[in-house]
Amino acid sequence: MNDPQQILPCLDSIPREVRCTQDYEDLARHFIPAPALAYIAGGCGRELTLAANLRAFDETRLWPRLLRPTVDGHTRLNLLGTQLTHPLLLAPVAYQTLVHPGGECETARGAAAMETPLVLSTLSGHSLEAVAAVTQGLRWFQLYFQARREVTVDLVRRAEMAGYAALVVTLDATIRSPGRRAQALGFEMPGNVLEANLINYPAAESLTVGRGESRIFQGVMRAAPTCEDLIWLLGQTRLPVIVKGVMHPDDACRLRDLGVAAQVVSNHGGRTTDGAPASLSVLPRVRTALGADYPLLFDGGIRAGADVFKALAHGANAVLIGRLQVYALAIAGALGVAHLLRTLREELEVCMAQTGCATLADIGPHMLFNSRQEDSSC
Ligand code: LAC
Repeated sequence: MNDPQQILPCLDSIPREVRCTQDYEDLARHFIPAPALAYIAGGCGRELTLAANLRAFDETRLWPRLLRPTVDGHTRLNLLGTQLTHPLLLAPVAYQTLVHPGGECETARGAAAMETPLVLSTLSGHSLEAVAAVTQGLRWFQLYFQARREVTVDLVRRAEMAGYAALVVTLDATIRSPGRRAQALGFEMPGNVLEANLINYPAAESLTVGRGESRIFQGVMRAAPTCEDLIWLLGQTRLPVIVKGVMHPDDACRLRDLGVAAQVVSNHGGRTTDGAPASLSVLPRVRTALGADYPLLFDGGIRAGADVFKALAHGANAVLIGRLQVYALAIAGALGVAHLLRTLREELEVCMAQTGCATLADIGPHMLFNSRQEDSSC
């Protein structure tokens, strides 16, 4: 694996270079052509938020403890009434056939092998029905509001029919600025990478703005979901509705009060608002605003089991894995995804053991070292 120009085919075993989850990111350049990798890895703008997400984890320190028994330890939790074996979910990453022809079907197999809920993107390369057909595993459907309500509700009905157990509504991505890294390398989405869930609907009207109107306010934002749209959606389905893209405690409280069942603190992996804080940095404030019992998920910058631990210590009940999932898929298909999840879980278990946490409930802010905090007296 020395020549970065030569793209290797997907493996049917785990390469010996993969010793920890971060290695999937480091190896991805051998398996994904540079322009596509720039699209996946990149953030928007100057990538300040992309960098902040990673830095926030690097600057957070675990606080090891001694003599705390963990032989009965486990990573189980109950999330929205469902028993999970670990607090890891696969984030709704779009266009996975860009890196593997099996795309989301392959990812779903890997997720099922590790009892991991899969959140399937509206923009998946395989249809939600095709993905449902390959796995009995727990699946949620990520919903982007469509320009026409009849299309949105049809997607909801299809997800219900196909056994998706929750809807994850992403609200932070109306404006998607192209990443400069990908643009610089001339990335364009290949024609064979389909939006399989949407191909049978009539195309949305193309954007037109009048003279003197703003391309943003009167253009792109005309299609932005409104509070009324969300209230309408909540009245259309019995599935729990989860909102993804929450960064402000006031929004979190408003969404909870509207009847949203759970939320994902996320800045879309630094892909939508450059200059936003790290999602890890806002997580404690959102947790405080929502109270201890409200189901709260997190994504943004997780590259290791220690990062999962840190997100849980900051108040998340579970985390979503985005880019690492795509790298593992490209490197070793379903096997890679399953291996990634197993390794992440084990890395999390190591952190739990070293900090004396036998269960997820034991993980809290007191497991992190804050140099400004007073030492407790003995
Ligand atoms: C992105 C959208 C497709 O992050 O979710 O590129």
